Order: sequence, then structure tokens, then C-alpha cells
Amino acid sequence: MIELPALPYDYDAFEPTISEETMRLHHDKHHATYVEKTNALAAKAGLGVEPLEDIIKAAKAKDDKPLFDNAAQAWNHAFFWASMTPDQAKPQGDLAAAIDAAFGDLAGLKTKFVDEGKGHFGSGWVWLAKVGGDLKVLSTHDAEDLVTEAGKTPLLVCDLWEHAYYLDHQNDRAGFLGKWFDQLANWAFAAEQFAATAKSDTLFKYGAPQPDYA
Ligand code: MN3
Repeated sequence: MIELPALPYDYDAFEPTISEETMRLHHDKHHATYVEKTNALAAKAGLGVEPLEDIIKAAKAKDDKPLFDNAAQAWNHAFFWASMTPDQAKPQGDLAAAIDAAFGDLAGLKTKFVDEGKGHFGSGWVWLAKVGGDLKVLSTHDAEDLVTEAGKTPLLVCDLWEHAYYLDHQNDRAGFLGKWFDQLANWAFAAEQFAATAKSDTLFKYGAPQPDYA
């Protein structure tokens, strides 16, 4: 059984970029439903005692699309909550140097991130990831994540599904992404993930306690 993780901040922490109403719907309804369905479908598939990461990989290997979609969405949302913070700080140290090397500067990364998310057709996710030795911006469709992608370590993700921004920004996905990047992105979390790639492992594990970055 997996559980719905509590948010590490208040529901209104990201007003007005993300309203309290959106956060309550997104966490308490959307994410909660993915968790419930994952548990039901995993039990049917003879899974469920495993960590969520293993359930996602098993579902992919068995081509069990309903289980994969719900399990991956449960994971993606937990990673999304961790990718945001009300305590703003710019990227520091090794991560800042890697961003400058890959994108010129933070503004260059923002342009790439917003353009990738804006150009993504339909629902999905936009990621900053370490791919091999390089930082890349990439997007995935629907529930697809990087858990099943060897050599791709996510550092940050933003949700591109309309339920993430439509109440607050209507169809202005690029406007949402720009504000998200400037105001909400958790660079301390991204730096922890970046450091973890040196150990060939992803620091973030679903359901594991997260460091307090405040
Ligand atoms: Mn969502």
C-alpha cells in the first residue's frame, strides 16, 4: 500500500500563482485518486508491498497501462510537491554551475523550460533532468515519468495537466510556467537531486521523509 503524502507547506502557500482552491483539488482529489487506484490495481496485479518505484517498473514491464498510469501519476505528483517551495532561493554551487554550462544562465534555462512546457501538446510534465552528464529540459506525455528511464534523473518537474493551472491561469500555460519557475521552483531540492546523481541514484523516493529546506 502506498499513502498520499501530506504537503510540506500550507494549501495557500503559493497564492496567487497557485490558489488554495487549486491546491486542495489537486492534492486532496487528483493525487488522492491516483493513490487509491494504484492500491486497488496493484493488489489485483499481485503487487502492492513493493515501493512505488518498483510497482511502476513492474507495471511498465507487464504492459499494465491502467496500473502504470495511476502509479506513475502518484509518483509524479509527489515529486511535483517536492519541486515547489514557499522559501525562495536561487540555484547555488554545483547546480548553478551546471545550469550556466548547459543553458548560459538561469534565464536561459527558464526560456527553455517555459518553451518546452508551452509547446507540449496535451497533458504531461515538463522536467529539468540530468541525462548522462548533461542537464536537459524535456517533457513527457500523460503519466509518463523518468522512473523507468535509465540514465535520466529528474531534478524538478512542473505539471502540465490543465487541472494544475486552469482555475488560476485559464489557458495561459506559458504564463503559469513563467511564474512557477520564478516564484515556486525548489532549487534546494533540485540541488539535492543533482548531488545524488553522483551516486548513480535518485535521492527522491516516494513516501520517504524529505529534508526540511525551510
Ligand atoms: Mn496533476
